[in-house]
Amino acid sequence: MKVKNTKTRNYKLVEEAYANSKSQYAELGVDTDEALKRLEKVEISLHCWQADDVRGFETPDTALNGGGIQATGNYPGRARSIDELRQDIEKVISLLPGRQRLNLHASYGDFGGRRVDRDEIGPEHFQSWINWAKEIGIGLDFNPTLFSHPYADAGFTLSSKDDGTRRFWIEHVKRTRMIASEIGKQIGSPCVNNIWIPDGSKDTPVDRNTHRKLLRESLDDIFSVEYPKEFLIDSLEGKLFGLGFESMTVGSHEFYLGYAVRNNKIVCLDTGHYHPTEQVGDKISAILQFLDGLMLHISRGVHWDSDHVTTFNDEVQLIAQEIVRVNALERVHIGLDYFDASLNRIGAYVVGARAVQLALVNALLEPWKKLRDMEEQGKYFERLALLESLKAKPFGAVFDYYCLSKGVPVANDYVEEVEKYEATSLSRREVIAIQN
Ligand code: RNT
Ligand code: ZN
Repeated sequence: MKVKNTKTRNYKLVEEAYANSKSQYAELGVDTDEALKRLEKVEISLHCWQADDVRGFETPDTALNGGGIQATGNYPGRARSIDELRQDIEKVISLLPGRQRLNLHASYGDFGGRRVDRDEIGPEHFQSWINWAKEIGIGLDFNPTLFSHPYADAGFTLSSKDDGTRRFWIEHVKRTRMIASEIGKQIGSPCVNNIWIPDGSKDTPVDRNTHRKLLRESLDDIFSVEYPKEFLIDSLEGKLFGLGFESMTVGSHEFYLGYAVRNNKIVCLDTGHYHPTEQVGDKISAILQFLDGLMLHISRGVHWDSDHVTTFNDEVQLIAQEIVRVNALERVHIGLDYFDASLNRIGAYVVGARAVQLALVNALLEPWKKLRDMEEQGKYFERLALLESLKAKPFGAVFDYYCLSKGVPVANDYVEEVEKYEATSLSRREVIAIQN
């Protein structure tokens, strides 16, 4: 159920602004209704881990530890149970226009308070998630969890030189593929199982090669089992560096891109995982020449942190434009990935997801053929001038209208809803915890 606008907003103004925008875009040969129809089909995969600071629901309860990723901040209201997390995600979805999925990590299974180690998980631990997802009508994506575990403490998992450690993680990832395939089958929408491992070293290693060879062999073993593509999509996420892993990451971008090309997998591009001057948007048309698809973890890197809340910045805009320009909305799986524990977590989801949607609206409203014609005729000044003028076009008004037509709060009217949820639900979590 979507939440209706509660604020005293003048809806007539929103409609009038849309009518005016429609005419402005029509002048450029762009049909705003058509753009919104295309936007409607785009799903955003919401990462479950923003709601609880990447802790998961294993027993015993562990905080995010190791892996070179960190959730900082102590804002109240973290989801402490599966029920709370589902409630939070339902709230988020109620405040977003369009379609969403949930991106689950293996550590978020429904383990019923029992200790189930990572090499013991099975589809039964995710059945209640599948049932819930079907009930609310969303798809699910999945991820093995190769951090916050004693066998990850030494800094190497699938690329560990220790046979036992490596075998443990291979078994874990194999199980996640089986689970993801079952999810895809039951829900009727392919489940992307995204493999990210933290493996790397703080200081300059002298034997990068053996770790990479071991990772390649582990992946070969993991992928030796075949699943139908309509149920499971295997994705590999590389990274430049992590906290405490500054000098070498075994699963680098080149490593996975090479692996994916050779083995017909897809890669996941996390926007926080590259050199700051690299543009992830530029990689889309390059990679799609060779791979069937792509997964995106849209995040916002800030200095050394790769996981700030996504906003409508240049990077996100270029990504959206490139997806639309190469007509790849169906081949690109869009997900979010950040964990900020210093602010209202529900609000963080809504801000990030809407930033991506706004970028997509803007991209769908681009008079691309006009721009391309200019480019082909060498009219670079004209192209630049049009691109600049597009930045001031009323795509915000188009997005507002989209929200209105989908029955969700317009612009930042959702803040009121998030604050209400905080007062009645999130802040109660702390009170109840203190009473206990
Ligand atoms: C870490 C990767 C990875 C994680 C999640 C929790 O740098 O981005 O995607 O954020 O698996
Ligand atoms: Zn990521």
